[in-house]
Amino acid sequence: MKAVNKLKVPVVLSIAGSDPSGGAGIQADIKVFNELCVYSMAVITSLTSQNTVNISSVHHLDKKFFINQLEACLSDIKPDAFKTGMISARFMPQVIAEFVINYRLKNYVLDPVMVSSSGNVLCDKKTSAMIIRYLFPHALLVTPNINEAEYFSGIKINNVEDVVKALKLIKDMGPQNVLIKGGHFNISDKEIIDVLLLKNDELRFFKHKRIKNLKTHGTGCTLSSAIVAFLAKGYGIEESVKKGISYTVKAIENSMMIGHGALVLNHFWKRI
Ligand code: PXL
Repeated sequence: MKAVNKLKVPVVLSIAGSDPSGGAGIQADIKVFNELCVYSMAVITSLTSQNTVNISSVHHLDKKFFINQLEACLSDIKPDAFKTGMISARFMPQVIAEFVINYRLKNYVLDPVMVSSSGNVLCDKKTSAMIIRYLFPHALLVTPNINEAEYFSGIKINNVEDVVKALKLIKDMGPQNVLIKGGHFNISDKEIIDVLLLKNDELRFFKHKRIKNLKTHGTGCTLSSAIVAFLAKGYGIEESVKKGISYTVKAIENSMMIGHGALVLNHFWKRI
């Protein structure tokens, strides 16, 4: 029987690391995709051993196996949108870029995962240089937090004007749109501001309430996945970012103490 996607369910792909404790990485991505009703594929870059307290080890998949996973998925199923999360082996950016070109993949959200919330380095400098070189030019959107934005732009960010400068510097590195997430940034104790620089150089500011003293795990993964899901459903970049932020803010507001470390986001807040 010929497979027919009668419901026209959007299809997405996440290329990211595994967090076996389920709060971040590809496990978080899949939870978001399910909640937002898109069919998801998951290609793993690295396996981590971690929980809500810390990361104890990381194992990268080898090149041949990594390529096999991408080939298996993409030779069969074309995603409407996709993301990359943790990429910590140096060969991976170039491999992913070749698949993006060969399979004409569109709607790419690049979450430049560099340091985990527990402080572990998930991507060294040489690998992040490869990400900039091979992947930034293909990205529809790059979503750095403040630390990552400082690293990519080379400037120190102290205020919203600096955020805007960093956005422009990062956009000049190739991506069409850039979103700097303000969660780690103390503009105000009451508010968080995320700033989006669009392809046409217009800015959009998304303000939301800061929830005090909350150490959460998996926020960046959740946001980039939500944006991917909305892009796959056909929303434009601005609307996808707006909807992605509001889904994530609700997941943070409803976050849960499941383990002994950071809180994990409640991805199913819509249903309880
Ligand atoms: O939240 C960043 C992140 C992404 N991917 C994996 C992670 C983490 C943080 O811990 O473990 C696999």
